[in-house]
Amino acid sequence: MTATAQIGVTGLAVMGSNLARNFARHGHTVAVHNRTSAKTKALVDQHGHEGDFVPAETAEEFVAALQKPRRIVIMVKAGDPTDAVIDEFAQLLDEGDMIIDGGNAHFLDTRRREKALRAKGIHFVGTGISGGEEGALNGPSIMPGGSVESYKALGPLLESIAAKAKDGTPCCTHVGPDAAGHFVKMVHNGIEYADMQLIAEAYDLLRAVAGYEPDRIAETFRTWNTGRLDSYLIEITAEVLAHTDESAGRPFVDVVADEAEQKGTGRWTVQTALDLGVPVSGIAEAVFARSVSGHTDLRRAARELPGPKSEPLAPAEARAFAAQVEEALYASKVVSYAQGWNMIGKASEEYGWNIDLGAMAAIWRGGCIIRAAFLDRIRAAFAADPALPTLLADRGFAEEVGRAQDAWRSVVATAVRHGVPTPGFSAALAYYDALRAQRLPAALTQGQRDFFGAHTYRRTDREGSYHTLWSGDRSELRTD
Ligand code: NBP
Repeated sequence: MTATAQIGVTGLAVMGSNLARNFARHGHTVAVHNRTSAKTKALVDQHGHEGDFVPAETAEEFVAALQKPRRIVIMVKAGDPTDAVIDEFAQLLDEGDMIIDGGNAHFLDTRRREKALRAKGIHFVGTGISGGEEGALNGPSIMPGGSVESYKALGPLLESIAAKAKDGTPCCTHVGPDAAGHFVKMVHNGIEYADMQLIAEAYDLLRAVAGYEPDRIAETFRTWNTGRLDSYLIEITAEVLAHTDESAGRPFVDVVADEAEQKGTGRWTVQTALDLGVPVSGIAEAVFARSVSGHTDLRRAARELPGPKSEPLAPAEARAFAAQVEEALYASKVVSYAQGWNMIGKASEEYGWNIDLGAMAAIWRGGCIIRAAFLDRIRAAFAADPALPTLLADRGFAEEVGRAQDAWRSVVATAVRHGVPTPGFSAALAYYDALRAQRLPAALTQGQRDFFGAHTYRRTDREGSYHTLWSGDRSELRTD
């Protein structure tokens, strides 16, 4: 076989086949391969006319079809299948070749794989790809990690197929070395969980407190989508709410079982945040909220517990309340993005990735699930101050959230009074209040820790570490 292909894709399920078509449609010759070769044949039979595909039945044929340095994109199920495919191909490759894992791998697996392949002179590029099936075909947001050298050979190809932001910039950049790409993809998914939870809470409040029906709520979301909340998720929320189930003749949202599922990237984000010591309460509450929804046994057991007696608001009050919900949703969203960025910043320091925080907002402006007008503001905030400690310290965001806070507090209080669970709104507000507090009760926590465990404490009025002799005369010892 002559080496004519600029890139190869192995793993031709939904994501891989669409990605391969995207490369071909952009004028690249693409070698295609799948463990079960019927899928390779089906792809070429159905879409061969879209561009230049080189189908390969075996791994050897596939590798032989690729120009050097070879670029192989793996789009197989994350986990053991990825290791199996890497093992199969690594032995057929030469120094300088590249393996690009576009699956949703855990970033620690990517670190392990990158290290092992680096020892063989092969570049391993863990790459986050967001946008689902549609994005893979028409332009995803792409987050490649790996070496700077690999990006030189790979970047132009990836940028050619990536989504483009409104200003024409490709939604793809070199995130940082080894697993930086898969890490930011994981946090992207965590933020997506938080966004979805906040939107769900806004819906719940509009329904239970304002007394709106789904079509009216769809209309409200459509209006919000013309303002600062303009985003893909708000847009599709309006579509879902406006949909009527044909067979039941009722709103679609009323016939779907209220148990949210998850594939695991939100959970990974929270687990990793705990290890890094970064509070991502918005994402954590979103993961837990899905988990609570799925515990039908617990919910059944608790269904008869008493709640407050409350009536939906009168129409005029409901309109004012809906406007407050928009403020609460926006402010809570700013907090969850602030937490997500904080997490990326911390990991970047911890692993020495040197991630450009503003660039992450730039590449999420198109193609991915959390694409939103708002991301341009985040990009601008980091452009103005690359060392911004938190988005909440950016003047523009601080002013907006400050203006929203009365409405935000009122919405959370109303939710509590009506017995509507709003863990996302409440946790975001608690984080905001914790960050702005002059004094936190953590001083008391330190006192308790010192009392029962001699864990020591620091003082506000002098340097050093101290312990009080609680069971003795309560005198204080300096311990450092
Ligand atoms: P799947 O995750 O369903 O994986 C199916 C593919 O993996 C098939 O090509 C299958 O080959 C191959 N495969 C398996 Br399973 N075990 C294998 C093995 N031991 N050796 C070789 N190949 C093996 O596909 P997908 O939904 O297209 O997703 C691909 C990747 O992209 C995943 O990591 C996913 O998490 C990620 N991702 C998905 C989305 C999305 O919206 N679906 C979005 C972003 C990222 P076969 O045909 O021979 O069984």
